[in-house]
Amino acid sequence: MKIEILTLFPELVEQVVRFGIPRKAVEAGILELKARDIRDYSEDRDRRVDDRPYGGGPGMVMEAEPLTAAIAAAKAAIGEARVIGLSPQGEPLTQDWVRRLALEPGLILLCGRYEGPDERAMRAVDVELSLGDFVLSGGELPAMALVDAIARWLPGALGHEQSAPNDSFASGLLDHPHYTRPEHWRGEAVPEVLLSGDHAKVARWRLKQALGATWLKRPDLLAGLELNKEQTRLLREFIAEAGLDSPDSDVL
Ligand code: 9D3
Repeated sequence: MKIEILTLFPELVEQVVRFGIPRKAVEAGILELKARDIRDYSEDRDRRVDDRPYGGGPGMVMEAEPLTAAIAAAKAAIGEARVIGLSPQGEPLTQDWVRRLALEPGLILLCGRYEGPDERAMRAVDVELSLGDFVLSGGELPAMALVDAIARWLPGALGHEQSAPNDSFASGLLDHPHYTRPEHWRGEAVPEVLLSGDHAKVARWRLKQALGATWLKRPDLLAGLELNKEQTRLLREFIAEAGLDSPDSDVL
């Protein structure tokens, strides 16, 4: 997969492939990342790419021409590719989006700064994605987050044959708790079942904990799932054992 990130901070976004799985993906030759400086497409002597908003008000607007020229250069470099604008106005980024985008041969990620692009440059953007309803200073961190999330889905990027489909969100549930040595720590023991060596029993316990955690912390996720008989039984057990009632018990 070839990814072009169009940004005013190329040195910032390049950092995403310096560590961890994105780095591995680049080393394995399955991910190629290029950070393209939008300023290189400025028509201005001093490389200016922003100007004052028509209609007045605070802040500056990114000019349409350098953005459009940078997108054209990216397409010339990697071929026809979807253009994704990282924007607070975007559709929420989900694991579904990540999985689908990871199948594309190339992507162009456009990072906004200031108040954002001139609306006329948005004609060149195929889809806008947001990380959520909070305010950042620009699209660079979201673009880096997206590259990281995509890298996990590229075949062969996850070192040990752990796989992205095993990630907790792939099941639609939160993760189960994890334990490592020592067996006893500050008066708290590791749950017996994890020491039992009974793999089926461990798997059932983990599913139950995942269902319980999702019920407690993200009832909205649970509401979107169709639990089978076994899952429903495990969740009922979890709730009974916890001696709790749901913030949203109508899911059962
Ligand atoms: C403070 C400026 N706001 C006007 C009231 C609008 C605004 C413009 C540009 C808010 C944020 C930004 C920069 N943010 C992004 O480019 C961005 C973002 C975000 O802020 N939150 C979550 N996801 C994303 S993706 C891109």
